[in-house]
Amino acid sequence: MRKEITIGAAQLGPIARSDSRKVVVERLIELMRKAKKSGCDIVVYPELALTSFFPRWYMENQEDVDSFFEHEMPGTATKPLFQFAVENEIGFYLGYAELSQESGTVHRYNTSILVDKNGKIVGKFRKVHIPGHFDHEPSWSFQHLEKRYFESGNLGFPVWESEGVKMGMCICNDRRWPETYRVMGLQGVEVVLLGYNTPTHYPPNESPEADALTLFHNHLSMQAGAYQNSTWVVGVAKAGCEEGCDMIGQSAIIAPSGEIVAQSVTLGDELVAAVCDLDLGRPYRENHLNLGMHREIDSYQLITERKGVGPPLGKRSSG
Ligand code: CDV
Repeated sequence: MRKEITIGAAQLGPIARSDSRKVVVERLIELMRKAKKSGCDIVVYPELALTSFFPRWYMENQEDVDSFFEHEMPGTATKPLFQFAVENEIGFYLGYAELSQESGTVHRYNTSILVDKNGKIVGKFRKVHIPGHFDHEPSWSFQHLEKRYFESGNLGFPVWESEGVKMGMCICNDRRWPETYRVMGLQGVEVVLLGYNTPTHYPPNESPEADALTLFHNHLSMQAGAYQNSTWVVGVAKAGCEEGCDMIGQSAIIAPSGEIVAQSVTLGDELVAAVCDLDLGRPYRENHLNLGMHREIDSYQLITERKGVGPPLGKRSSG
């Protein structure tokens, strides 16, 4: 028997800064209701799905920043989502800002969780590739202060087996890095779930050429990751004009062949679903993309050592 999972990509339209968690969770539940009607086993929400994309604002007061973070999961506002999931036997991926206490120290991460049909959190991922900048840039039309508000994730890129399916997670900018998919590919991942908030124009990058390719690069990175690692990839946007900032949509469900099998067509709340046949990865995984058989790890190391190739040091903070 072929192994299948039906996945819903629950794209969200804009969330206003003044919107309460309660209002947003009602929208998430409405999308979950649609996903259930479409026969979905799991529904995927965007990055930071509970609030407006707050790194676009410079905030001096830490209390203001922390008002966008969840101190517990589930908390009072998110419990109804978990309840609805249990009652309807549907799993979900949820992105949110996580405030955690580790050995008496406060940490802030850009996080996603994988919740199974029993409402149990079976996986947690913390965004590794934190984009943007640390310092306030008053001349820009909006900020992208993720480097100021989040630490880089400390959980790696694990793969969890849930409902008999090997699932992995990443968040937004992680999708542009080949290592993200490869680390999960080496663990035999079958489905990668991810949410994103991608502005159509990134202020410091004065490049109309790059802006024009924003949609292309979104799909290019996810399709390449899917094909090169023989895995399904489900990428879900927070889309539309949010607090004056235009963000891309085009949420997509991508097969291990690299083909897009379902894609959103609006910039608002929209559910697209697809039956994902997990055996579709097998011809690639077992033949010319067999990672165990054909990767030449020694050669990669030799080449980088000989040429002294290494990443340039990026500016992380003004400190
Ligand atoms: N939220 C993100 O990680 N956004 C980045 C932008 C800043 C380029 C992205 O990779 O889409």
